[in-house]
Amino acid sequence: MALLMDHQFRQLPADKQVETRPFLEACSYLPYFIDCLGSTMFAPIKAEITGNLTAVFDSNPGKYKTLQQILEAEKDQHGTQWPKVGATLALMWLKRGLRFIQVFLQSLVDGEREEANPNLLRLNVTKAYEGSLMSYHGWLRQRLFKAIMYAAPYKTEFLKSLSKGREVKDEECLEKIRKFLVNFSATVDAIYEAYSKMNAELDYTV
Ligand code: 03F
Repeated sequence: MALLMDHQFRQLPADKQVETRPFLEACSYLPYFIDCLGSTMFAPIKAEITGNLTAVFDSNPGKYKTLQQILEAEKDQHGTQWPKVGATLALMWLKRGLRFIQVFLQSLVDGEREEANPNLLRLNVTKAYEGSLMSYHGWLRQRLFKAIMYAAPYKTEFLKSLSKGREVKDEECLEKIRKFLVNFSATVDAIYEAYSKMNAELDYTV
């Protein structure tokens, strides 16, 4: 579990600008946590997150200090093609994946669960999906999601693997997740705010 806290997202400054480099650095550890879900079923999701990141990196030659600056620069640069272009588009999707993780972890630490099956993650995963990606997915991906969901590990297994197999009490692990969520959620919210402020959100489905 040391790992989750070692790769914290940064605390946001008062103006809520998200610095590009530390943001991408923190994101680059997320695929590792996806490995904690245990199944190769999750490999495409990992690729999706990493691919997104690479796209952001590649279209960002290092001169854009914050994510908000990338949006503004690309808006000027691309005219009517924007926002369905470049890093703006990659980040639009990445933030949905991040929101998935945010809602999932929040639901977990809030103790939301199926009373009849308290050790299943399905309820938390479904809530996360509905709150982030579902409305942007056509039936094919929605069905893919369902298939993936059934490969989700049990809650105790998931928490244990976040702790790298050490015997850590669930409550201790949840406390770490709570701490992780402070800066993580603030960051994800700030990115959503930027998209909404700049009118950069699109609602097409894939
Ligand atoms: C669009 C789209 N991207 C892509 O087409 C879809 C790919 C496959 C989607 C799979 C559906 C299922 C996802 C649900 C996850 C279930 C997890 C279950 C857990 C138990 C975009 O792609 C490109 O990204 C963009 O660059 C391109 O230009 O139109 C654009 C063009 O298309 C997506 O739908 C994004 C999918 C991201 C999913 C990430 C979810 C995170 C998963 C797991 C997190 C688990 C929590 C781990 C704990 C973390 C501890 C810190």
